[in-house]
Amino acid sequence: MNLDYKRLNPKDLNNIVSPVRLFALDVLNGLSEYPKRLSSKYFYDKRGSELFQKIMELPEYYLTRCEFEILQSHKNVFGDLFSGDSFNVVELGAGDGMKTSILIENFLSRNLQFRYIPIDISETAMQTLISSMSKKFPSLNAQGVVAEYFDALKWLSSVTQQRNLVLFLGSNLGNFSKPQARVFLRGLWNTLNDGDCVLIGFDLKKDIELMLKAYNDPGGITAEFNYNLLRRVNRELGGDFEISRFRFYPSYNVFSGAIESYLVSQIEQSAFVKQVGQSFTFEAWEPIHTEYSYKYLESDIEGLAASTGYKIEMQLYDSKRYFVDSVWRVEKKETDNR
Ligand code: AVI
Repeated sequence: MNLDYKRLNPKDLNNIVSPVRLFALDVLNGLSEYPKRLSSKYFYDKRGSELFQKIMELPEYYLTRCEFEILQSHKNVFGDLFSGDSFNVVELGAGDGMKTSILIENFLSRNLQFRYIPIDISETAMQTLISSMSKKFPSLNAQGVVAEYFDALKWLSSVTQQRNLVLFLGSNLGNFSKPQARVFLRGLWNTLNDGDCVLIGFDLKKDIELMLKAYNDPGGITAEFNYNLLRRVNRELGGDFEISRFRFYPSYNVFSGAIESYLVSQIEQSAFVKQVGQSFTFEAWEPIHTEYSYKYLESDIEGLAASTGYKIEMQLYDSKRYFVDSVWRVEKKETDNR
């Protein structure tokens, strides 16, 4: 058994900016812009990850159940992607590993030669994942990497020549704007080899009420998930945001296809953030944008794959066709400039 994780350090990464400094810089930039914004990547501290876990269990949040169903009913197809060659299962933003376990169980039961390589920026999330996977699958060969995705992928390509199946599940790509998604996918293409595969979860456009309910549950868990962003600024950067003065407001932009989430200041106020050394003022009803959750049409997915250098191998749907897990193959020509 080989189940461990590695934290890439500044020496591996040529990276000397600490996570807290980066957070402070992003808060300064985001709250100095008009309209104000805070990045959804900061949702996931310990409390935020617990809240997201609860969101995934909500009856209104259909996405997780749909993807679970897809992976259960199509689990046999993924192991055949590399016709018997050994491969890496590289998971970006591994979460609790519940969905991935379906694939791992299937690969192990078929005696396939593979190594599981989860990548996550959170060391706590990685420790929890590695400990639960080692209990569930004592014979699993795994090497977790605690780092930013592209740093980890670059490191990975320098230490292994195996084929890669990259998992980007759970509609995580939906949290990127359309240009960011293209940049991300092309960046991923750059780190991979011809013939490698990626499995991406896309939430499809559907009835607007149904989508909105998934982001505005009556119990207020999603609202708390958003408030936690301000609580995190208070905790980690010495902020004095008064949370009750903000109201959570999600809406659906039919034109862009995104659920857009906001925290709206209900009164004129200001908040001081010690580590940033600055106050931020809000007019009454001024919003802070917190998250995009993009929904896709089939044609959006086809266009995205074609414009970033991939061929769509399979489109796997749940029975309600709410969600699709899309399998793409990296296509590189001799002339491609890497
Ligand atoms: C992680 N991500 C795909 C979730 C989503 O659906 O955009 C995060 C989330 N935000 C509110 N509810 C869930």
